[in-house]
Amino acid sequence: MTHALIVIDMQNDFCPAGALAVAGGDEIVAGINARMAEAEAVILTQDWHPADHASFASQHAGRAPMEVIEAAYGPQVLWPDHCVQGSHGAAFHAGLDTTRADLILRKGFRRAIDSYSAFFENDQRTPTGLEGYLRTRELTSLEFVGLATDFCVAWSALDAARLGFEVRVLTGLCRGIDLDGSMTRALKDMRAAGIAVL
Ligand code: VGL
Ligand code: ZN
Repeated sequence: MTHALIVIDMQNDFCPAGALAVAGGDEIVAGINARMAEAEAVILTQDWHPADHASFASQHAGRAPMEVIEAAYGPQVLWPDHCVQGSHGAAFHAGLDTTRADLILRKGFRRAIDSYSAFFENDQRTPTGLEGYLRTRELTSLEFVGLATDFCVAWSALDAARLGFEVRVLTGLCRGIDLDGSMTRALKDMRAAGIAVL
């Protein structure tokens, strides 16, 4: 038991009936709970947006969800409104065992910038603080599960590998959005970065 289990965005809005539902998102809850027993530390992330977040298509006149715009920091997918701070959609899936969590890390709370990764916001420079938390606790081996494989899980795992952590992604305990080939690309990029994609 030397690794941290990092559970990405297991929230109602990413589960069936949610605002940005990922197919089968709720199927992985029990498996994730079971996996917590194997970890030295359990960290949960929570996508946590203000109601007028710039990643929402509703904030851009004439734009529809899943269109891509050019933000100041690069391409940004426009999403349906989701994970609004304090809403039911932003809450964790009711079946998720949150009692085991040492840390709940919220991300995406700045209006003008999205944050897929648990380490850096989408400008790939603004830190969330997670790196410092892991380093000061001497947690060097990380296991990722959760939603969505091809966005928040992949971006988090890729940043972790770049930062020098030993990284494992349990794809059986992840589910993806798969937008324009994003799933294939994410798996390929993770493998190329030396991540153990299991
Ligand atoms: C996510 C899109 C927008 C995710 C979060 O958790 O993968 N995807 N916000
Ligand atoms: Zn989001």
